[in-house]
Amino acid sequence: MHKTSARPSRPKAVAWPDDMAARYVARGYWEGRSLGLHLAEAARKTPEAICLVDGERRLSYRELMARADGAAARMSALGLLAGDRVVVQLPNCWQHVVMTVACLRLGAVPVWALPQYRHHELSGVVVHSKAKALVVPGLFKEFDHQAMAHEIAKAVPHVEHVIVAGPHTGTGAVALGALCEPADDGAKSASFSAELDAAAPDGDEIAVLKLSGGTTGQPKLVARTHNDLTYMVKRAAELCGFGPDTTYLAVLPLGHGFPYTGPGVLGTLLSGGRVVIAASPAPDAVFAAIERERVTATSVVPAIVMRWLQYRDEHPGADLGSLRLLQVGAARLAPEVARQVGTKLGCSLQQVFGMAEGLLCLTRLDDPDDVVHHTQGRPICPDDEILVVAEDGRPVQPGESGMLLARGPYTLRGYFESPATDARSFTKDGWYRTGDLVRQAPDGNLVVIGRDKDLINRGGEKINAEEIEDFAFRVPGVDQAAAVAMPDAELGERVCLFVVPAAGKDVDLAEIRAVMTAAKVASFKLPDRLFLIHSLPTTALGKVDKRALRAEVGHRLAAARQGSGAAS
Ligand code: J2J
Repeated sequence: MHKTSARPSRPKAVAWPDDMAARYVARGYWEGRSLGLHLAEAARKTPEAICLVDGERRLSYRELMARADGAAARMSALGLLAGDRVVVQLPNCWQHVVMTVACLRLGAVPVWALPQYRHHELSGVVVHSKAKALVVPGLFKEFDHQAMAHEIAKAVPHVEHVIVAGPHTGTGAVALGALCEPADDGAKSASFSAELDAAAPDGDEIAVLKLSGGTTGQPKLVARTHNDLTYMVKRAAELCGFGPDTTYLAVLPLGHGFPYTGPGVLGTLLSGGRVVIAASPAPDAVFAAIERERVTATSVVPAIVMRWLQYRDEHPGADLGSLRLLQVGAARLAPEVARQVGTKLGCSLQQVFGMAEGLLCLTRLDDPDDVVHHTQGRPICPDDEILVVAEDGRPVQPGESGMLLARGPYTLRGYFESPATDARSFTKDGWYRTGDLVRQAPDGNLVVIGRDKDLINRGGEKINAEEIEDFAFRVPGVDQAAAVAMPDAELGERVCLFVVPAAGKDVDLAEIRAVMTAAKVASFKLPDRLFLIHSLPTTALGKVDKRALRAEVGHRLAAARQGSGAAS
């Protein structure tokens, strides 16, 4: 497939004000170099060290860079150049890392998308990012990603290439396996690598596009610059004690920022350590991998750590003695669970409160248990600015709860090409409204109490409530609909939908799920529970009162438990 199109100029992230940018440079946060150069430099220090393990496959730093630069050369031969967006929808595999490093070397912009995305989400990401290429698995979990990618490419004129992993690359697609081969001509590849070094993007260009939590058919994209992302990853790696002796297990989906950049895969590679890829968080396989590869650090969401703790109780066999650090974040971790990590898994716990938009908070390795068990840590940079404000926008008294605003050297100043969203998401002074409800302890640590944004956090996967409601309205007989979080012992939250049926009509959960499935929506968004209600409660301002609905969920679940037959 090759379509021709006029080359747009390289996109830019919304810039920081000059005085702030100057300060970030002066303080050494922004180094003015591309993440690809930093990675190449780290790789050159220990070329023979193994840096990437995926099952039987073990890549040295030399091989990783040879493959990444080989892929960069072939992408460039395909017409993919610096600034072009490449949507990467791969499951956890070594090629994910090779493609990301290849893009970073070339200055092309990887857009990390989750394998669970279906046509609805993925086409939104492709369209909004104006991607020229789409990298997908062939078949994954019995779903034909290749067919979906071609369907999207056919409908979206700027997509020029579909790149497919696995053995069954069809006609019109580029085989990822061949793309990721090391360059076959040594002399030519050395000169191409030198060319990549020389043509590396500037620090203020876009390194990656991350998806804001709660991606809908109209996604919000976060442009992270080489300067800001490199700083965040390096600083997080420093605070996590990463170095050449680090073996990091990438077990969360690589489409998420947390396992890639918090400090994750990129932090490990910049530190001269080794990344081990896990395809699934299933505890038997993960514990075996920890034992086999002498894993020292990993990061998970609370739902996974709960599974691991339970499994450990039942199967105490595996030797987890190498594991030093378990990062837990992306959703609320209950203190009762936090307390068990040290004794049952024999490692330190670190709570991580992060967001695609930037701000990263960590508890520190030497924090007392009380801080590690009960708080979500504090910002990683001395120049991170945070403000906790009341509804009127004024700062609350110290220690009181309020909405968290953030600014700093790696927190975005605006979404990618979305001025209308920016008007809502930022204050006039450039503070990002995180939508998180927090309290700040006197020692600076933040406690996440809840959120103001209309999202449901299903085991770390964010789901936009309004999007679910829009689908519900497509079901005949639905008069009004409101989606809210329903507490869940395993995932923390699940999606609960309240529906006011039209007079004389009945609506059931299966119909709603069927409409969403027919609309090709990712299945983790499907509501788990439906409650019919006579009318939706409203606030004094006439908006649907979601707080009251969440309380109503509690009542109904309690009633259901007592067997009094609440509708479901
Ligand atoms: C409660 N809520 C949390 C926590 C995030 C590192 C770690 C996580 C993310 C991430 C990330 C939380 N307790 N410890 O990008 O680099 C909720 C908040 C936040 C939203 C961001 C990273 N940690 N959250 O989770 O963009 O509501 O990023 O605003 O997916 O997750 O979601 P996301």
